[in-house]
Amino acid sequence: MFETGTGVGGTWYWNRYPGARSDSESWTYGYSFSEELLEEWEWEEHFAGQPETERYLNHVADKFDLRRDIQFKSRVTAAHYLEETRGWDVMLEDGRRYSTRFLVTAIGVLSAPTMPRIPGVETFQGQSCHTHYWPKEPVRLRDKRVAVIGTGATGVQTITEVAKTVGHLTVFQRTPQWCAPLHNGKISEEEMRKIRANYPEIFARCQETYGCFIHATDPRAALEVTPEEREAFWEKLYAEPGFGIWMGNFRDILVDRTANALISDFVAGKIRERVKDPVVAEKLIPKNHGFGTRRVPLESGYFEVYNQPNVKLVDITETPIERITPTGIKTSNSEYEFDIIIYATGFDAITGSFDRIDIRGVDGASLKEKWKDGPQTFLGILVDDFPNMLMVMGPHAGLGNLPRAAEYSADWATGLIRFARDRGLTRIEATAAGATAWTDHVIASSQGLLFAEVDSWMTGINRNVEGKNVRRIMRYSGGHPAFRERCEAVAAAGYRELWLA
Ligand code: NA7
Repeated sequence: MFETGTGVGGTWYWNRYPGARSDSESWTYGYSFSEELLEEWEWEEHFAGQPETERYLNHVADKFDLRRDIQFKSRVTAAHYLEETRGWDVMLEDGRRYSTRFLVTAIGVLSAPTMPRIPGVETFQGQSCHTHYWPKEPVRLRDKRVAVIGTGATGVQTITEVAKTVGHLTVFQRTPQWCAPLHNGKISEEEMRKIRANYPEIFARCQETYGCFIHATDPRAALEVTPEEREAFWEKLYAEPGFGIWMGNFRDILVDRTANALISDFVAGKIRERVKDPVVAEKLIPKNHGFGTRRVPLESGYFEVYNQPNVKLVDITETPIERITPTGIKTSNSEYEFDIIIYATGFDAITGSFDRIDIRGVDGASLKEKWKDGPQTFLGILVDDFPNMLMVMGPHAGLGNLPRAAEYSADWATGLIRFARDRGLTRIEATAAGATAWTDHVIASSQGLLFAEVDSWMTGINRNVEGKNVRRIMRYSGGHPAFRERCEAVAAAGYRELWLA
């Protein structure tokens, strides 16, 4: 295993910015494969902060003695398939080279951070950093003049936390978000005891739902019920912890424009109630996309931050940022001075982590080139012309509660490698027809879903990256149960849909 960081944890190793926290229930977020692990681990909070999740992942690495197989500080820069050996030549940044029969990529969905393309970024004389690269050493925020650029899930968490200590905070917002309350809380001993006793049911429920969360879609349509019932249901969801308002809502809010407009109005009403200045409230209400059509950031007092006298919201659609200066940020109508600039500007999502490795398959074909107009995969795990490469959480896999999905993806890939090894097969490849059929199915499964009409990292948009300005279907939207069913069928039929040799 090659790992760029100096420790385990991936997302939870890197993203140590203030307020970094999981929006999945912690007790659905751990590994399910070891009863002993489930038995001994005590989650402290219903939604674990970065330190707790990082501690958990270190515990897992220690418990299963994983570190002896991991080479830290090892960035893979290239991986080339060689037909002569039916293996991969893996090259590292420091010049080391390794060869392997199978190449498993577990390089993350959101692991290639991107800085904004704003002139002058490198000229700023104060402290600045992308949230992904937040330093391990404490950053002194008290009494500082701080800027945050970006208001995605990361920006929302960062803003809420830093607003507690900074001297003055200025938020530069391009697109407001439909945030909803997280309602986090400590887990009591009694609750943890119940959780432990219920792990089989909890994981079984996650298997049944669309996104592997404990929240299952309500079978009713929004307009099937009376306005009073609808309102009461939404009040209930808004008051409950986690993604219920997104994943456990009426079945049609993410497909039907009228239903979506109604839930959007409901959440807009909440923003208006929570933000005192009506002008600021309007700026915080999304106008160009409906509720849930982008990843819903869960928050813990985000909107109230804008009631603080030391917090200013700058809508950069009105007054665009012209440049970063040595002392701060210049917009079209003002010049701001800062001690610290925080870039919460997101990631080159899903394919970005692949694009930055020179991955070459049969006859030197480049993966980046192959995916130029959008990924093509078989089950999000295999790619034709790239034999013996298996992707854990590659493009076209389902997203959602990631550990649940990643565990399945890892198991399926392991099953296939075992199958090959047991039969002396040395070459596994998706067929071109298989990859085309899966890619077509992935695209078809997103038809009619409102998210597909909106710019976001989930539709492959990142204006800070060359060529990532056209919407593409990057993930499977048919839901995890359907995904697993398809994967199971392929395995049960002896992987005959693959090209095995
Ligand atoms: P996101 O959700 O992609 O958010 C990035 C934010 O940064 C978003 O508000 C962007 O505005 C903004 N952005 C990006 N580039 C610029 C420039 N050049 N100028 C101004 N603002 C900019 O990333 P996150 O890290 O918050 O979240 C990613 C996922 O990680 C999240 O969904 C969780 O699943 C975990 P835009 O909306 O594009 O107008």
